[in-house]
Amino acid sequence: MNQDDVGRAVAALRSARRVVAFTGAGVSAESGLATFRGAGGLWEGHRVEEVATPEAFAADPLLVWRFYDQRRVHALAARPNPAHETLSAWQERFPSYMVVTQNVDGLHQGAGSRDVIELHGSLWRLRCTGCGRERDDRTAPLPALPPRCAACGAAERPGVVWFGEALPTEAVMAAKSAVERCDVLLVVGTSAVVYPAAALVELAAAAGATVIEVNPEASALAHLAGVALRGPAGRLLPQVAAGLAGG
Ligand code: BV8
Ligand code: ZN
Repeated sequence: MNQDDVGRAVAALRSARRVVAFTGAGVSAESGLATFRGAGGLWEGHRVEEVATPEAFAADPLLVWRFYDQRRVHALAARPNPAHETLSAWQERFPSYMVVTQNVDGLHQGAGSRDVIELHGSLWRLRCTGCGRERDDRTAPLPALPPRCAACGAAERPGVVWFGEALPTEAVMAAKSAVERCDVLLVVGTSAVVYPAAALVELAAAAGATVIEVNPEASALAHLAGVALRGPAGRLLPQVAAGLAGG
């Protein structure tokens, strides 16, 4: 990756009217939060894909509850990093702009991003396993046992999308329609292996958008990127922002 790549990213953004930022766990890495496939995607020896599932919650609710409690405690102690801050500042810069994230940590909102599309839900929401009622909850640590729903008394679960579960329809629709018509899709900090979220990158490329990947490593969809910024987003996005502000 060299300065020319940053220059090409600046050029693409300078002429863009509609921009979408699609982010994954890597955008929160410099805030100190673990990525999924970074540490081999392990948590206490369990593969995340095995813990973040309805089956795991049914089989061992306390193990899964503890997994999310620990993620919440870490996320509560984390601060947005310059990547989140740059993506937030750009909502004033482009006529049409949207942040679509796979992350559940809420750091984009913490940096001031508004109307963030959370494709995989949020650590800060609890959902009733009985009536589906959802509520915000930022207590950390969580109580040892999943709380009971105030409406129906069933146990509550984390308000996230587990493997094998459908993504929230309205979030997917909003993300798809933005991605289909954007001029530039920024793909920041995602390995692009989890579907259907990763399909957004394919959709943007097929619709003729310029895809700019910001990631120290090539993602599974790196071949769709017109520009690849190979490095940490917390350093590279501010560099692009400086180039963009340079007029
Ligand atoms: C569904 C919420 C059906 C929970 C998450 C085989 C082939 C294709 C698909 C499948 C398959 N087998 C199963 C599936 C489907 C499955 C899937 O895609 N599995 C993958 C593993 C193959 N998908 C699903 O199950 C989805 N649902 O398909 O349902 C259905 C349909 C209708 C009706 C009923 C059912 C649900 C998927 C959502 C799962 N939930 N999260 C939680 O967080 O606990 S996914 C989880 O992975 C997170 O959301 C995470 O964001 C996401 C993707 O990971 P990344 O964000 O990309 O993170 P990762 O660690 O992988 O990569 C980090 C990247 O950052 C790296 O590239 C690294 O280089 C980079 N990086 C590191 N540091 C930095 C950096 N970049 C920039 N700067 C840095 N400093
Ligand atoms: Zn209920």
